Amino acid sequence: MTSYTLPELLEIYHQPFNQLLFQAQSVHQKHFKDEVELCTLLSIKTGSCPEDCKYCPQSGHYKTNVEKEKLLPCNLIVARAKKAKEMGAKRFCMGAAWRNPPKSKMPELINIIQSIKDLGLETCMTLGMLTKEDSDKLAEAGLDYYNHNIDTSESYYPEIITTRTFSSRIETLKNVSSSGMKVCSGGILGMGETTEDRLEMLMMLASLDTPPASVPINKLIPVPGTPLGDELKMAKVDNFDFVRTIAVARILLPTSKVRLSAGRTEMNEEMQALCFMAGANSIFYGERLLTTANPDQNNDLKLLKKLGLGIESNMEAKAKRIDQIDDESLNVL
Ligand code: SAM
Ligand code: DTB
Ligand code: SF4
Repeated sequence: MTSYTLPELLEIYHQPFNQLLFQAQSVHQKHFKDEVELCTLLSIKTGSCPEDCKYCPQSGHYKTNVEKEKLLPCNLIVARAKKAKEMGAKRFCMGAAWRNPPKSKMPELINIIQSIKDLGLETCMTLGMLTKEDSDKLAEAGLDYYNHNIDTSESYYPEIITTRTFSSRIETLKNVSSSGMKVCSGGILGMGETTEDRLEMLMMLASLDTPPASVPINKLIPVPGTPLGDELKMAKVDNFDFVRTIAVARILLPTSKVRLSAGRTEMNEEMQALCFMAGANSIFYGERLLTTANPDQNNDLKLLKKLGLGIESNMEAKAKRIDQIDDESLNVL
């Protein structure tokens, strides 16, 4: 349970930048090594989503350039997971543009989970809302994590999504926990929300009976065609505000992985280093997120090496060898 009130959190948030980073990094060092977790994403079902999330290029309510795809066949997903493992990913995260997974697809999803687990990777899926029955089935199949973001504060939520409620999001998170899977839940910064909204979102996550094992913090990727896609109209999140929010996430959720998620292509190395200093210790690793670009994998490995950050990876991975190789050979990893 979170023991901070909103005014207390605002005070933490607004303290001098160095003090905030010192506080966050002190919490971080108590609970974690200097390591970053690598998770690779794949969109296994793309576009035509019935939900109207204003940020999302996959919503069927907006006209975007996303190419729609039905659920990918298991062999293709496994091939992508093998590649991710070779590149050093620890977890394979699969996203589907559904309001909820259709009953008819459950056998296929179960087969996919088991096939990826057989590769020795951790598994995560994000498929929309889950009933307890669905989440029990996924947990029994061996799914380790379920991602379901609350995205913003409860009061700002209806400005962003009208086709579902904030409380339905919390309901799914409860189902996921009670089925024994680990919860991955976070949000997006840069949708016009206030600092208070950002902190309330983090307080809500910290107050869950089981706080999320991992908390993705995304920076809005404005995608043309979506209501939040017009870059000129959207106020960009200030970099220092972004770092401060990561620091508060680390302080409020001391044992959760905090994932620096969408938006890294717009961040230079120094900005990412500040986010790691504030307590981020996980990234999406691979050239694509779901439908948008992510930084080059070799550049990510180089950055971690420059910062002396280890890689929490699968044991046989090439990336594990990063300490033994010089910068030149990183280019051929
Ligand atoms: N349909 C499922 C759901 O909504 O839970 C899973 C897929 S959905 C694309 C996963 C998450 O991606 C969203 O909750 C949102 O936080 C993030 N996301 C989607 N579009 C984004 C964008 N343009 N910029 C940043 N994050 C985004
Ligand atoms: C999360 O919080 N961010 C990821 C993952 N969970 C599923 C998705 C980011 C999507 C960015 C837009 C896109 O690539 O379509
Ligand atoms: Fe659908 Fe998820 Fe995109 Fe919302 S965020 S439109 S639920 S794919």
